[in-house]
Amino acid sequence: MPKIEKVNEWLFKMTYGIPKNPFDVVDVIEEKNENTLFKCFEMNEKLLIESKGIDLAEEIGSSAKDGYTSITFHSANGHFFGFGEKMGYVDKRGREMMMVNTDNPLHTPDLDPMYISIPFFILLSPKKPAIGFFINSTSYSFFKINDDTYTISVKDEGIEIYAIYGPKIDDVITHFTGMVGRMEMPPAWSIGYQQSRWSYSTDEEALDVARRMRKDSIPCDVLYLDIDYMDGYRVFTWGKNFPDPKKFVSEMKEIGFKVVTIVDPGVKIDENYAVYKSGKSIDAFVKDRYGKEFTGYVWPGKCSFPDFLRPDVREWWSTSHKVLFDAGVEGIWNDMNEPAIVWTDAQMDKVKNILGKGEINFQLLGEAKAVFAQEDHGDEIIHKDENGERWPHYKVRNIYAYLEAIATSRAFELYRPGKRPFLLTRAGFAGIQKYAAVWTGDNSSWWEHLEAEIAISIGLGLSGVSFTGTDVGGFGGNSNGELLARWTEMGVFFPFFRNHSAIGTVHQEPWAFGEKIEKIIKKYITLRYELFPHMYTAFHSAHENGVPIMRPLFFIDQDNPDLYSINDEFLFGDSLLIAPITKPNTMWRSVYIPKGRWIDMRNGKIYEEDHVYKIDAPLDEIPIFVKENSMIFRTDPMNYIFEKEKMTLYVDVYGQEGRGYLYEDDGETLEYKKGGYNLYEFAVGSDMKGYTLSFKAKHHGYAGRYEKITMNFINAPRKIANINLNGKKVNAYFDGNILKVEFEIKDAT
Ligand code: MIG
Repeated sequence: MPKIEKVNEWLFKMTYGIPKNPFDVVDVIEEKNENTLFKCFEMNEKLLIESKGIDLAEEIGSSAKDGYTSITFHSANGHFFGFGEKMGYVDKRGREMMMVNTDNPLHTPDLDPMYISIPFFILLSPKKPAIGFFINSTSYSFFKINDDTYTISVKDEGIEIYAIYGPKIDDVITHFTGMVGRMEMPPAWSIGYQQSRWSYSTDEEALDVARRMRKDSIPCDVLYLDIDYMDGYRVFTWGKNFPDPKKFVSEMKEIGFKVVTIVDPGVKIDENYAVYKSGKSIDAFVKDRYGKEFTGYVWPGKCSFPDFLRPDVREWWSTSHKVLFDAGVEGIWNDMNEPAIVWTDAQMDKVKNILGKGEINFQLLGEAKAVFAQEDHGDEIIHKDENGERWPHYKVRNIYAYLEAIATSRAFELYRPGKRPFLLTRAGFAGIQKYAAVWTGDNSSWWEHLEAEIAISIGLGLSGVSFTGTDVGGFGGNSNGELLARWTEMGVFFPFFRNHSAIGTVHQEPWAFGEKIEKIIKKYITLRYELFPHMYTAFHSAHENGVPIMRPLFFIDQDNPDLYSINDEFLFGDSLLIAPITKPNTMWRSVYIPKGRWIDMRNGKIYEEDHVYKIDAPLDEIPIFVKENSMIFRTDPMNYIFEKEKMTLYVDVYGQEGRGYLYEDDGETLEYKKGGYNLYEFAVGSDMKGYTLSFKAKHHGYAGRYEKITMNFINAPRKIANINLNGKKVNAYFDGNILKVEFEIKDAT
């Protein structure tokens, strides 16, 4: 029988056996929860959680044997959401999943596991409180979700599970992210559009892409350098195709581009290579069972792998970034950090035998890829912590990238003090959002993947990772114009928005498929920039309360089970519903409209709740709906974020009343943590005679970029005559169907 402890009003801890982690990802347990009704959350000896007599999570058996510990729960009619990064639909009922960070580049529907492990999920049932489960184990974990029971196992001598009470899904996520951490405000430019390719491999090639963006007026903030910028894939070096990295980065900066460089964890074994030598001098690398340096083949050839579990190794890794930051690089991209180790010597010998070839090259590796699946080396690699205690890799693997991210965030502190870091990572663990944005790895240029990315990103968001996105256009395989257009239209509404593609595939920059497609892509990237004020505010909410930016429809009504199975529509923040086209040659789709009334952003048409509509969507349009009585904040198009010192603000009011908040800060420094931000509140009320507007600065601590404000009332009745702003009459006029009111930021009270 597990031991159950009440931690506070909303949290229970259940322990069985003796769990042991090499590193604790739980920071703080926040006390506050205004919503919790403790009386709903009771337990007795047998039940873990009994909510008003409904057995959402009744423990029915536990075992600890052969190094694995399991607990089985009973749950009638539960639905399961979260589990971090997983293929498949949002509801994980009926699934078997495991958490072992793995680079598995072909994302078939049954693929499991993936790059990121987050042993957290939310149990949901109509009319019942949502309950979150966080399995506090850095070791491998396993989940088997049957119809009436579910089993959680970890590869450890014990298990520790936190049960987090809602009752709302948002509360569960807020509490969970309170424990493992929330994202910091990212640099504003990282919310812009980003262009990548494996690889832009010379400085001229990279500059050409950036210049073309400007020439064609396609907004873009970031250009990525994939592995070919390095000298023979040696991490923390610049290769001969980037003879003057400082000059290159500053030329990019001049046209408003930031440069982000990839960093892989494998360090080439090369006695003449400074990074390897300095690593070696502090004994930085992981060992095998016999105490010898563990080696494996990745891009640079034979490599050793840093033991990020040790703080001194992390510090060495941080300082190794100097060569990148000295050149002016503004962001770091951590790849292969599961870690992905393509071959060990032993495997290599087998491959050689099978293929009968002597020399090892990447073509050989490619051919041989089909022979072996990538291994996790869970028992083979040994880590050591700061106290000299040894840990098997299987207890460290899932946090390997997380620990690397800690080291990288320290590098930002060292070399870009006072500035916000930007780190993009492929692998991670619960809480990775504290340090990094994530992308979903090597998808393919398939329509099926365009759609699949919705559920993957939603799952990540429900698991606390807000800043997520996908390789727009698809990574593997050849993209095409229609697919790229549709994917870009959808990508606008993913928190992280980057186009990336693999070596050997056709190019998929916005102009790659001709003028007609380029025009569509440009229209939507531009929309992303117009929506910047709105999106930035949504990022701020995620930073404050951990609630995801991209959400499943059941956030509107968690008691409506019909919404649990919608996998091809999603919400951006709390007022936008996005219904992307996910199939080729398709110019319409059916859209389910959840609770409330929703207004088509394209034409102001109003749709009623709990109906399915046939919605047109020609190739240059994606259906976007705005929740009635909400406000959407926009600005003028720009080539890159904060191109201009001052910005105009448009506040689109959908409905006759409502309230909206706008957040702004300098987008660059850490001043926002000390009050250096503005928070505005806009409120609209209406009566027979007209509108009453109120505009307040709830917080004013930053000079601000917004100046002039135009409020647009979508579908305003013609008879509106009187409009008051903060008690004074203001001028208003109709422009077509839209009633416009103009005022200024300084009019805030
Ligand atoms: O083995 O750096 O997911 O985005 O372009 C492939 C080359 C290694 C995998 C990443 C992908 C990146 C690629 N990398």
